Amino acid sequence: MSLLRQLIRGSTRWSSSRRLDIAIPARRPFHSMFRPHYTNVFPGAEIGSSRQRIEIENPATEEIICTVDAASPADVNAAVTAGMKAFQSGIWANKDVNHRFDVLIKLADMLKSRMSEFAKYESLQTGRPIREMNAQLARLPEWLTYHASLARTHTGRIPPFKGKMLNTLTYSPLGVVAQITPWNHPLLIAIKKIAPALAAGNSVVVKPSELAPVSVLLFAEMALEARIPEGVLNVVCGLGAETGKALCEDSRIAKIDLTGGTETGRAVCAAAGKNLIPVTAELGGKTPVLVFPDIEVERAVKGALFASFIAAGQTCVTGSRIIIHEDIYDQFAASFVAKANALRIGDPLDTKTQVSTVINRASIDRCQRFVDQALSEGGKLLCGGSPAPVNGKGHFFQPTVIEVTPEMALANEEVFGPVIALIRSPSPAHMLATANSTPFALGAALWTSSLSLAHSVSQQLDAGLVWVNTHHNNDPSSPWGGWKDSGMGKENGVEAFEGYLKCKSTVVNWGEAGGVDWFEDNKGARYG
Ligand code: TXE
Repeated sequence: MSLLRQLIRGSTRWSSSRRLDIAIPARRPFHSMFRPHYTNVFPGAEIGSSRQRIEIENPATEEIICTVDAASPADVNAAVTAGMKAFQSGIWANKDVNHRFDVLIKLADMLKSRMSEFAKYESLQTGRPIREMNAQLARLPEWLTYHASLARTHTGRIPPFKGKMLNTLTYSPLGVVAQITPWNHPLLIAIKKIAPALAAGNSVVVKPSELAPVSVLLFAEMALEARIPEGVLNVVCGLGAETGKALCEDSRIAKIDLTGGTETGRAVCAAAGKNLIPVTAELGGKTPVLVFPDIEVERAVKGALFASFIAAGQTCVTGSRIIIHEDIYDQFAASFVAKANALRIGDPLDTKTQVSTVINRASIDRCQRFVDQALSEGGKLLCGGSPAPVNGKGHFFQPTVIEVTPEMALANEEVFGPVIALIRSPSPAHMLATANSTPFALGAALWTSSLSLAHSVSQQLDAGLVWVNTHHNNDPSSPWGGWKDSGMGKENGVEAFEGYLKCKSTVVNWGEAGGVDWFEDNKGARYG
């Protein structure tokens, strides 16, 4: 390993991407499917000032697959300027909604036609099984068609207003919006944000994760082919604390939409506070799965397994603490552990692989720290607990199940990996109290055959998203987002679309032909 790479690898940051302060890659990138290097996407990017590059690693092989630009503050400035120029020109913002509809539908069709290619990019840069990426990406065009349809059908309102007044509410795009996206579902989360923003007429600058930006760059290139005008959809890659920070602090940005960790959420909200702009933030979670004793146990086991180990536990709504009523605990735990042990770990591109890697070495270390801490606090290891490299390579970690009690760290803190807590609970009231006992309030799931229990528990759960007898289901029309330390605002649905619009209230006086003279004695008091 070269000295330069050793120095860069020495970084202990959790989100430890390697940035090279040189103009050419340290060594030849490996993967034939990838270009050696990807530039940012905004007008003028190819000749931008960026002389820094980030290496993108394949988590399954630990090979460098390509490099991408690391945008400097000057690049960010140029991308926002491009967004402003496009927005002010009206080339997209003021276009007839029929036109925006047509272009977004075309983009959806183009994405459909390149689906398996995009799925492979996602799998190679994240290490997620191709089986998952094929299933996930197959639905992405729906986000574009849904929001295109909203653009076409969204109407203003005329609320009641006292007197001979006509009050119209009209909506217009915000301007240039910043979108900061993560690595766990690179394209899904980017499109979840890009689709409503573009449909509403905004210009967008996306800062994808430094760990997995390639699919987002390719999507933005494809958007240009679909005739999204230059400057309307821009992508700047780079580290969060540099590129992301510069973007969020730009005073021309009209809104920030972030998916990331809770600490990133606090930093982004502080920047937004300075510029008094709105934020949608989808942050961390510690999703409880409540298993009540009236459910058919095997059904709940299969559901909880899916909740826990999809994406190797790296989703904001991973069912990471399973709270089981003591009447069925032993039966549930035995079956859950047997099934977790039997999950096939391996090459993400093998369609038979069920669980693959976590994102990087730092994530492996984090999983191990949580395991060690849980055991030192008295937790009982039921399966897994160690890294599991394949042929000596790759950031694989065994599907891990640990029995804990509610006060232990593993029952409360987000791991973002395949390390799952089982909690034995004596009563429904205790199950609910345990579920509501963390600072997070994003997702929750419950398994019961009682309709009334399902409704009553759902109402009392501290969570922005509740699933009953299912998990992870997502739809472009269904609002998605949490409360408390899990963030604010919603992705998806009319809520997301309207979150990219500003509302104007216009009040028209259609009576009083001669006008009102407030200062005329005994008459003015008629105002109000
Ligand atoms: O996220 P980061 P990381 C959670 C999860 C995980 C933890 C850390 O708990 O363990 O976050 O993951 C950009 N200004 N989730 O380190 O750092 C960053 O470059 C502006 C939950 O990968 O929050 C990237 O593009 N931007 C989650 C994005 O924020 C900044 C998904 C997310 O990175 C920035 C991912 C700054 N100061 C992680 N700092 C979910 N809700 O699904 C970072 N970024």
